[in-house]
Amino acid sequence: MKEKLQSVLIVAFIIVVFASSISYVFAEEGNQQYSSGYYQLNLVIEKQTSGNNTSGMYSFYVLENGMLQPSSVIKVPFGKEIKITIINFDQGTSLPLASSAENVTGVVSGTILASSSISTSNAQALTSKSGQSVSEIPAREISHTFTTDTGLNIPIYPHSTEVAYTYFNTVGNYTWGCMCQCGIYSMDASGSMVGQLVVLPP
Ligand SMILES: [Cu+2]
Repeated sequence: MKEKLQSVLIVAFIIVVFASSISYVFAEEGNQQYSSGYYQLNLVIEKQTSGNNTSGMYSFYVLENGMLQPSSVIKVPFGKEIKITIINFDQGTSLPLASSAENVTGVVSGTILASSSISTSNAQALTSKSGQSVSEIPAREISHTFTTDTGLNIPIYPHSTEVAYTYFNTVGNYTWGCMCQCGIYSMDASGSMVGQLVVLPP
């Protein structure tokens, strides 16, 4: 019992250290969401470490002002170029529910940039030279997807950084979700692998 408690404490300590190093790395992002001509949407796939569910399932978070925020409602502006950065800490793969999840759709130029290096600075600097240009990912190499019912589909490699550019050209309330069989709880849990997408009027 004592050993078990000890290992729980060690795991908790590692999580705290890990989480604080993440927020340190991300702290530089600050309030730059409108500064570069495009709107920056930073998504992080990370294990839940607080709140109601601490079972260790991976969830999407929105990185804002250096903090991981819930992804239950993701707000984006209408008609503006949006740079989506996805940082996926999950090393595992999970099969998509449909083969359409393999294809990159709804992004500028039809491709995303992907890298196995995980960091926000890498995500910001990711170019066609430092990253791989991707238009599809085979089902067995997909970890999660970021998919919306507005036609956007971004398959995500395990333990990767990806960058995509897109536009949302209709104001309204939509749904985003991961199209993978990545967990019976997370798949249906708002703020984990599914949520609302709100396209805000100009
Ligand atoms: Cu998923």
